[in-house]
Amino acid sequence: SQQQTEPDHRSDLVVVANRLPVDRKVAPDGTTTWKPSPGGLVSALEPVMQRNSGAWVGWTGAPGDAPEPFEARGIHLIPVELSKKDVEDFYEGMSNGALWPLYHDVIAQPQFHRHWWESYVRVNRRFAEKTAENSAENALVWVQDYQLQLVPQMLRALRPDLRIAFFNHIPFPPYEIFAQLPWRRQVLDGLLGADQLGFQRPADANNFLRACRRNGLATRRGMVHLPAEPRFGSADHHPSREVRAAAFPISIDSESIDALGRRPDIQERAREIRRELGDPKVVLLGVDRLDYTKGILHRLKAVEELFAEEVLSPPDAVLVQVATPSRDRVEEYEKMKRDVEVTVGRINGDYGQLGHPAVHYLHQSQDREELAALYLAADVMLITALRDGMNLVAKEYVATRHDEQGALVLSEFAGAAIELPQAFLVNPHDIDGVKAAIVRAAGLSPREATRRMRAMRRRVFEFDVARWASTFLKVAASAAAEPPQSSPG
Ligand code: ADQ
Repeated sequence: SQQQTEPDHRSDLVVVANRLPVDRKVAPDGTTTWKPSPGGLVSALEPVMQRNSGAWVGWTGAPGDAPEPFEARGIHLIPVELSKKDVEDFYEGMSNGALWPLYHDVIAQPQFHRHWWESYVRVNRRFAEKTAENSAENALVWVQDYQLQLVPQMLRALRPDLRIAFFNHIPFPPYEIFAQLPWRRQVLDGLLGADQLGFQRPADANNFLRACRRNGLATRRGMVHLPAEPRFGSADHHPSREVRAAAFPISIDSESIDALGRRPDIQERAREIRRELGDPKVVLLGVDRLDYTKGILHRLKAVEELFAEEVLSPPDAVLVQVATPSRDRVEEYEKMKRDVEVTVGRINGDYGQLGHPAVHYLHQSQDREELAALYLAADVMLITALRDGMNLVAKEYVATRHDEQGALVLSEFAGAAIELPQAFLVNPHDIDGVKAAIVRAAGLSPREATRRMRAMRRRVFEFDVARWASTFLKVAASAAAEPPQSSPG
């Protein structure tokens, strides 16, 4: 029953993620086509996926019937169907209304609804089944992120031959917070179906290991020991095994982003942006998904106070805030969007002039080229996340600045802070601290800017996303290849 597809369609390396790396294009005549959406994860995995006849299991982003599997850039894409109701309960509900706020330190109140959880279980099973059908014997399966935490265990039950790895892109919270989850044990068991678990920071891996200990499991040196189950000798005996948990900080395709920053047309666009802004002395920049974890309101408060105190004075200093529309059907996001709009409106009312707003607010997605031009045009990049798994914007800003100028104000609660200690690190809750950091960053001497930027660029080029993927896959393959425990306890 596990082998419904032709063996030659089954893949040796299978990535499982909530979203497929494609965007839907609807032609004027109504026909639908799927365009590959280039992201860091796909481009890092592309070469290894092509070598291993790789497959990617995920949702297209459109509710309703899933299209047949198709190829994109040498990767076999296997769509999983989500109904409108699944999108509401599994995705907007359990994933983004419960797990997302819980895992981000309860910045917003998580809601726990049993019908959300039931949908989460059903949809995770659907992903696991699709993956089981499309994986070759002994294939390596790499499950991504908090929407799919039950897939490792479900997949292991269907296909014990597979080697299973999981990477969590968001934080894993301290146990005191995780313990609020009514289904905490099920989530731990789900994850423990993997051979290798990856987290962004060592602290996330440690939080996970501690959660296991609090639930009665033994851990030792980054490994969780799962005793043989049920008793040795019974029919469905599972030998004991080890699950490894460690940090693998994700990164970006540094070279391709650096190349964008070196393109003459993008440099010209950066100069044009500054002209369009009225040739200010200081351009501050924020680029985020419009999400309460990103601390956009804290940032606006700090900037507003600097304007009020005339430490920075528009139109000599302006803030450009680009915020990608995100999850706008989730209540908390709608509320935050309104708060940002009110705050931006107030700041512009108080400190703007005709034709010269103090805050340029774009609630829009921008293409890669325009983002690169904005990064080049910015004197100070502001990242004030209240909690963030990594924050790739920080690394993208650094990779774009081949001129070794510009300054980065970076929240210590973003995973990226560990790798970029030469940034101006701030506690975003400490508004005076954020203000002081902005002032220092805006007044940085070119020499000091270069010293800091050079060190940060070195890090981002050495540890790019290709290195992240290959390191993780190597470790995952070796974790799974370990001989099974010979003498079960
Ligand atoms: P996100 O929360 O989405 O990712 P981030 O890591 O900053 O956060 O990635 C956002 C991406 O979207 C960046 O590549 C950025 O360039 C792009 N982006 C942001 N605003 C944009 C805009 N207006 N237009 C176009 N592009 C825009 C989650 C976790 C992070 C973790 C990543 C990867 O929350 O902590 O770093 O996954 O693991």
